[in-house]
Amino acid sequence: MKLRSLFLTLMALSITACTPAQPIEEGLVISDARVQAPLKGKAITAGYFDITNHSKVDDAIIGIESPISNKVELHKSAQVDGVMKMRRQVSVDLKAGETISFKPGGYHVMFFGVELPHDAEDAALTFKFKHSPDVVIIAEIAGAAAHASHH
Ligand SMILES: [Cu+2]
Repeated sequence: MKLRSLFLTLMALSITACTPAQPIEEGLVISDARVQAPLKGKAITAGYFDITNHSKVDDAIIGIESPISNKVELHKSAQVDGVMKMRRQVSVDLKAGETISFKPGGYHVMFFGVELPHDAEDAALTFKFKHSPDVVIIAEIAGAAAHASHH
């Protein structure tokens, strides 16, 4: 009987030890980040990503910095009287548990004065938040596309 209970205890311990830890998403997680390659001769482009606030605190994106641009702005596109317009956003609220997709036709990032080697494949983006510490991610440079239609 004693031996059996020792065996069960060991079994339980080894199961605990062998169970892989579940990856725990914490803080502000940014995924699918990409920056459109600027059109030929243009120094302006847009960037997109998904962001989820896994923290328990309401937060806000207050800015983005990148070595490829001397001026990065948060923008939001919206239909105004049937015409697509975009407005600069000083910050974008991100409530606890919320996910926001920055995508064409909605929230997006605008990069001005872009300096990018033509064969660049990615660019670092540093996200600044109201509460959380900075998050640095690498965004893929996506092939030249019709960003011009958004202006
Ligand atoms: Cu814009």
